[in-house]
Amino acid sequence: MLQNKKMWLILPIMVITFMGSLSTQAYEVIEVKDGGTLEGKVIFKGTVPPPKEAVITKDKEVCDKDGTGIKKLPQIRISGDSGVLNAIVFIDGISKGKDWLKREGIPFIDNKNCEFDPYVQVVPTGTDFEVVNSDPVLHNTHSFIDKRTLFNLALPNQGMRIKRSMPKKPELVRFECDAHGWMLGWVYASDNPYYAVTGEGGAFKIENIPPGTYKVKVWQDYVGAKEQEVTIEAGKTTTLNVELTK
Ligand SMILES: [Cu+2]
Repeated sequence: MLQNKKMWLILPIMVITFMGSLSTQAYEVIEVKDGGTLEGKVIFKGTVPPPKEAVITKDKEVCDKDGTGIKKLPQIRISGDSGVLNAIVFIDGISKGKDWLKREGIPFIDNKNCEFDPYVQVVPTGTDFEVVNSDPVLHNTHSFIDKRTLFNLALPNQGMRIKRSMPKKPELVRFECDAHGWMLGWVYASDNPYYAVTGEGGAFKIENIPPGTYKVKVWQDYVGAKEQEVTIEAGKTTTLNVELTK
């Protein structure tokens, strides 16, 4: 396949708030003919901050398996040559396009080894969502949209699963544990299936996009959200390399 690779350097990136999606109507699944691909890398330019450190004061047999007494929490996770792991890349406000990826079972977040697993994930708006406890200690999973509680669940027993719903409109949901202050996780409820979470080297790829001009947002919890306009052409690959700074 012929690929027209375009390099987009994000220079004057506008720092924006994460919310504020313009989409007001429900996403419509259509057959996408000759869609385009968006791919690239998210890179961090700057001094990588030291990990945050938390003293483990309880549940040490589960939460402190390496015996250091300290949980080290990277504020930004770097992979390869400045690549950013766990950044969310998504097209904001796209009203119609490809179908959602079919998943096995209900999406979930796991309390595992006194951390949230996965650290970052994207799920559909309004989906059922489970909170799981894989540890033999009490976790108290408290989820927020900004400062507002979405749900607050005590999970005293290993193997517990509690089902709740994700918000019906696009929101970033922060997960904390009221029993273990260091625990942190993120779930983005997306109203469309055009998203990716960056992997090794900060790489991402979003496929089968109807031709058009879109707003692409990139979010990482230490850096915040940034936005760039991108034009997708039929059957072609557009490369978007995003430089994050703090
Ligand atoms: Cu906990």
